[in-house]
Amino acid sequence: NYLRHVESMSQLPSGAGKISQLNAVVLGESLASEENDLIFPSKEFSGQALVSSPQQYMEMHKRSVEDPAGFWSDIASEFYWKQKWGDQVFSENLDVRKGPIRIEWFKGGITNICYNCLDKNVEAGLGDKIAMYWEGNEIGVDASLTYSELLQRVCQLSNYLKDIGVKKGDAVVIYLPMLMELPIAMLACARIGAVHSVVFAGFSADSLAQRIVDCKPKVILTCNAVKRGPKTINLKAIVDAALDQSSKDGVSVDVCLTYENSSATTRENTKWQNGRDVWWQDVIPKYPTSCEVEWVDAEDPLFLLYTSGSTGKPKGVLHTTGGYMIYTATTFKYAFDYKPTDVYWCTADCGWITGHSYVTYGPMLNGATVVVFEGAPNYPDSGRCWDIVDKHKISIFYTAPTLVRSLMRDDDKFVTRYSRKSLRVLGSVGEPINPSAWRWFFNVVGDSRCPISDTWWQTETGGFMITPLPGAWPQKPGSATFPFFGVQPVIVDEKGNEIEGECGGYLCVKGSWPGAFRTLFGDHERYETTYFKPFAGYYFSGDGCSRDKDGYYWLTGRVDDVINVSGHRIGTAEVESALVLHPQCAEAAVVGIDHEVKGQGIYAFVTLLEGVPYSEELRKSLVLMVRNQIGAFAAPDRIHWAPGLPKTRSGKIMRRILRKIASRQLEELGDISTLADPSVVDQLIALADV
Ligand code: 6R9
Repeated sequence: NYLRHVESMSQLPSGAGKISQLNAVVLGESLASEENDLIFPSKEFSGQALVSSPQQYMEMHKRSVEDPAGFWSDIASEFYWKQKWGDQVFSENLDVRKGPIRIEWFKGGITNICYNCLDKNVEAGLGDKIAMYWEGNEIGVDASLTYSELLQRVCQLSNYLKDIGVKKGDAVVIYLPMLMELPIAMLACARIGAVHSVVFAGFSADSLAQRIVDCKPKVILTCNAVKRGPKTINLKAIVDAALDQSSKDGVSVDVCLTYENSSATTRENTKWQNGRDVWWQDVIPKYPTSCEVEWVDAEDPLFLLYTSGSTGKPKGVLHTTGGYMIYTATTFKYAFDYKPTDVYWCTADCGWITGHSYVTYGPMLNGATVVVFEGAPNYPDSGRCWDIVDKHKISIFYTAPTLVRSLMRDDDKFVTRYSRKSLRVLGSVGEPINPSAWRWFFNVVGDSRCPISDTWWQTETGGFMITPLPGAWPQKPGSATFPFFGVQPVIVDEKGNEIEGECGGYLCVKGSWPGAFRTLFGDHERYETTYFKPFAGYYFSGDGCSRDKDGYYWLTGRVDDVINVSGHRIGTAEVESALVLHPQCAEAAVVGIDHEVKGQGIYAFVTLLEGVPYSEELRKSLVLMVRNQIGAFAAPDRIHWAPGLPKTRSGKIMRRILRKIASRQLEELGDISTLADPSVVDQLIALADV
């Protein structure tokens, strides 16, 4: 029915047009609900799109789930394999009741993702095409590399890494800001079969040390400092502290290769440990510009990326080579309707999964021109993004709702004073995009002309799972629309029963897809417990979701103890562990609250040791504790003094009640009679504004 409805609507002469106008014409029903808001791609857009109609999508999706082996091996054949995979394209066990969880794609296939990103493109004649435009923090500071130049830079670093003894399977930690050296470092590791673990350069020394201790790298790649907006951040000092810490914990790193970022600070101002620290620019240019590829099995590890879960210890999500390669390349191509003439900018940092899959690997596997931006998107003012868009004639712009919301608070003239006419497709990731931010992004940034790919996915999934294909379906603001090829989302109830049709519940996935993570580094049991045990037979995402009458998916946020702050995943337990390290803190409980720009903010209830008085100074030092333990992005927005916490008789903290108090929904506290001491609730309410 919906398909027929879409067909009839797309016959209308106006094509795309402003939101709601078409509804008014066709539906003739209530426009109040977002579900009924349909935004069609223009005929012009659909006409040139890779997937140009719902029917085409449905046929492709049908084949992808009925014959995954055929579907994915056809695509994989377009890439370079030193040796083709074995008889089985994939094999899996996703049911804990049937034995250990296991996912394998293209096993026995021998390839290299760096080769497919670089050498293959150069050989295909793209050597002189720009691979990367780099934009520095300050206006006018920029650089670029062609595919040939990028390949040479990568080879030099690969040769160096080999020279200092890094071998296939060794871990390499990368702690770099958005310099070209960050994607270069990732690709150089991939070239020699080393497993990179990029740590976002906003994490504190303690967090960095924790990751180093977990994956035990021989070498760490960093730079001396970086400027973000008006601030200079001395990264090398953070690395020094992390390396001190990790060696106390028994893991010492032999080499710290440090890029001299002269726009931020000087060599003289950088503390140095001879024997361990090496200036990048002193050694790398001396190495040969070509380097043999280390051919690896499709199932050999490509990278580790730590992410937050509902317990204190971050999880090392492990991705392997072949499936991840095919999946990121394919999702990039279709979700952004990629064409070889596009110039693509993803504002994410390579420290997060988005920067792995959609700054580095996905785009480069397609031979795309990628923009890498060092700075802050509102520096020197709110027009910076559109200045960059015009400068490089960017056609695909991929960002996070938090950035959209922060920019929409400023005057539209920061947008409209730039042309933006090169833009063709917009993208959103990291958290649900609220319909008003969606509309502003669509109407103001995209001049009501560019479809928005609202891509739902996770560190664990490797690539897009639910996403619009911009030329296929009409969009609904705030919905990630439909599953990508090969993906079978299911919504289950509390008991794990699949619910059909229009419904809401927990979002799971049936069957595997090539980009799925294979394990948690060093802890396969936690992998099974966290993702495959809650609803046996399915991968559990940790997200809530509903499906509307037309089959569109609407993500509603995390259902576990993970908070999403500006698109960054933060475990409540991590923040709590940091707070209780404070010598005057007895106990802490953290919940998420709505935040106008960040999506969610961090709200911490803190119980102090007996007799310690509340003070503003103490509040600041608690926040500082979290900044030092995790990083500035995890700093609590609010500390609420708590003489006691609402607990059940068995001692379990009732977060439901804390969430209501934090959001001041005091009439909705619900039943508090099961609390060991119901009077703590009144005490908390009394302290709400202290
Ligand atoms: C890619 C990335 C994953 C969590 C995920 C969900 C939220 C991401 C979203 C979205 C609604 C979207 N999320 N994209 N929610 N709509 N388009 O962000 O990975 O850092 O692992 O976070 O982010 O809650 O579970 P990661």
